[in-house]
Amino acid sequence: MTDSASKPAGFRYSTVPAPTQKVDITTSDQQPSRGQGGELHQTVADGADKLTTSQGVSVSDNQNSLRATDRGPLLLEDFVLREKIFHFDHERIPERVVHARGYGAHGHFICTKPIPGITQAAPFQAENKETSVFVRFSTVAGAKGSMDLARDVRGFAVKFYTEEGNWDLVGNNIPVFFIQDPIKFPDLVHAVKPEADRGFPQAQSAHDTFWDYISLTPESMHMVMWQMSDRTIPRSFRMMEGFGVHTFRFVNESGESTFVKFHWKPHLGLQSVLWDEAVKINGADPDFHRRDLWNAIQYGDHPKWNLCVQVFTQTQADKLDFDILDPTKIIPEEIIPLVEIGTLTLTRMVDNFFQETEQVAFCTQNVIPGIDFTDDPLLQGRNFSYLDTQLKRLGGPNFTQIPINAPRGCPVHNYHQDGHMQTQNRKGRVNYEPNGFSDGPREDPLKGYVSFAARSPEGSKQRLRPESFADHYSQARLFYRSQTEIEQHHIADALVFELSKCQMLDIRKRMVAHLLNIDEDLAQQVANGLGFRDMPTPAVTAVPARDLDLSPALSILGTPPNMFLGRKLGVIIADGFDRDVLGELAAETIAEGGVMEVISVRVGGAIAADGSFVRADHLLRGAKSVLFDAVAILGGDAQASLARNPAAQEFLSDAHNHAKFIGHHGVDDLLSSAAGIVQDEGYTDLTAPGAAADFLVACRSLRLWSRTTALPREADAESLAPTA
Ligand code: HDE
Repeated sequence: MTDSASKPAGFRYSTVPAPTQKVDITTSDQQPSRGQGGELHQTVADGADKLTTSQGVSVSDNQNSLRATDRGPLLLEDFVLREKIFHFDHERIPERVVHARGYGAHGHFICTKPIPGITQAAPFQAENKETSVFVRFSTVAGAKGSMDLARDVRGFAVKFYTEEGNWDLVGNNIPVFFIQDPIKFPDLVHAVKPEADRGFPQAQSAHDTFWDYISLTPESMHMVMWQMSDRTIPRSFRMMEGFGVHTFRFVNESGESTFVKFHWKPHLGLQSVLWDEAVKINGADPDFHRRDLWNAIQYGDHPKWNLCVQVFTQTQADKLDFDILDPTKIIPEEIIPLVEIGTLTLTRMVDNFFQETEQVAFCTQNVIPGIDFTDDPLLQGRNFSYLDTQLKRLGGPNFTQIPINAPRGCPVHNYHQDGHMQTQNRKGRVNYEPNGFSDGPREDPLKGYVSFAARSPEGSKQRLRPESFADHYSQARLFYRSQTEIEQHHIADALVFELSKCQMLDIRKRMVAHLLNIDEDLAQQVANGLGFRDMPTPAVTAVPARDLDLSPALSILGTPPNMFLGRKLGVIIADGFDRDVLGELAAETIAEGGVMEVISVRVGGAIAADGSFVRADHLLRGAKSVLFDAVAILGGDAQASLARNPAAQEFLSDAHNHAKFIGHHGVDDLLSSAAGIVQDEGYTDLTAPGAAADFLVACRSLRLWSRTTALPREADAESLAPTA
């Protein structure tokens, strides 16, 4: 008799009875049962999905491996165990070499100003035309598991799924780059990444190797000014700009070309956090930017950016002060104005992080008819690098078939075949072209992609940097001097902080020598902060720095958004607080388009003066004030204990030092005295009728900057350290 010959209904080969003893725990779908060893089993209900192997074989027990008797060894024949562990062992793919930590979302681009006369690019042909997009924001230096608020450039990569194919605009939140030649990219990245022997610091530029490299790379000076500015510690992905960086080409249907630079402008305006906040946010919520984007999209606050272009001709390019092929230079928008041509809106988070955000493969060479390259050497280098990287990361040439990478608006027909994970080999005999079988796709000379017939430069082949790339300081100066005084202080303070982490004192000296070419006052502040007794001589310049017309558009604080839209108010409630005041704050925050979150001293919430219980979103000990744009504290019976609570003191003292607007009710000045704070015009007593509305109006200014200017800075301090 074989095993199966007389199998009755419900028969199990195993001699072990199926677990039937129900336990006193209910999960959302069922009451589990307990097995012999006490482990819990959840079993399939009639009509529900059965757990299977990848081969579709139904799994009887997902808690126990197959054993030779219950206390015996595991058996190699357990294909269920082996398949599960095998798949798990291979879950990780190589993280991106740079931009490893990222967060993506789906959305659409709507054209608001068609420009068919300038480009035949599909998204820009008709008003209201919608193109679906996928966007991935990222940091550059950190590993995949690093924190969000590193001082770092942010990637801003957009994949347009057009009916003419996929177009990837792989940009950053800063319009220039560190280097002028792709051959320097590995050196730059090695220098900023954790140092080779010790494997730290993670996601930080504040260490010797980075500044050693930078101090020997004068072309980086413009980018360094941006990097040390508040641009690299954005409040939210939703509040930063994006840039294509390189000069690209638009090409129209007649084959005429103009140059173009791409800019993304956020509807919420620009905002950044302070460095001290960034450091603390990284501890309080390392996923701060991810959570912010996730929540905003889930709440229906869909982030938006306008796409603006600077379009210019060769004649205009020839009149500019700089070479448009040099990616360390901008064209100030005061010189060539921005033209708004459409709006990007992010509407949907991914269903699966790995499948979409991790596997998305951006490649700068993914262009469509109407978009073309220039001879920017960095762009040319990138066109090689990205495809190469994707092959390594995604394991084969068929990553283009993964849904997030596959074109959506148009079919794909070609004779590529085989390779890892191929799912789309053509049917039939013919896998080549030309062929005599009247079968298969053919080239389209009229509508196919034609590269712009740019004239090749004349001259001999050589390894030579053009002289037109040699001015390394003028635009660095332009950027620094276009900032408000507060922002200039932030740049100087950031340089002091970063260079203070360098143990090789020569590096500090070399950097201050560069700063002297940018702005003497900046160099002096940094030298003060670093405790220099003597100034070094300025670095030798290839081309002396010039004073250029300032560009107010480069300042974040110069053009504040003046609204609380998209921002967050954090309100502490303590037992005995006034529920009406909380209600008014909630109503006014919503009216401003912001979000209010409630914080309580105990887990769960607090009891209001009227005896009702109000639930809180956060526990005070885990909700530092750095996580909010403005704060309010509603005390009550518990105000004396609140004043003694170190978490409450730290909450208030941080909010104060970070120049936030602070509302209060029922806290007298016990808490402020305990936190050592003197209240100023940034504090609003929420007792009077309409006070909550006034408070939210004040919050539109985002920060009371005058409070920070009173704080001591190293840059002002007397030199204490020995000669550097
Ligand atoms: Fe990248 N860059 N890059 N880069 N880059 C990559 O491609 C590279 C540069 C940028 O969210 C890699 O898929 C070289 C400038 C973003 O997936 C890699 C050079 C700008 C992203 C690569 C540059 C960028 C990358 C690593 C100098 C701003 C993330 C993983 C010639 C315009 C895209 C990958 C995403 C990613 C190479 C310079 C932006 C290694 C060789 C300039 C936003 O291929």
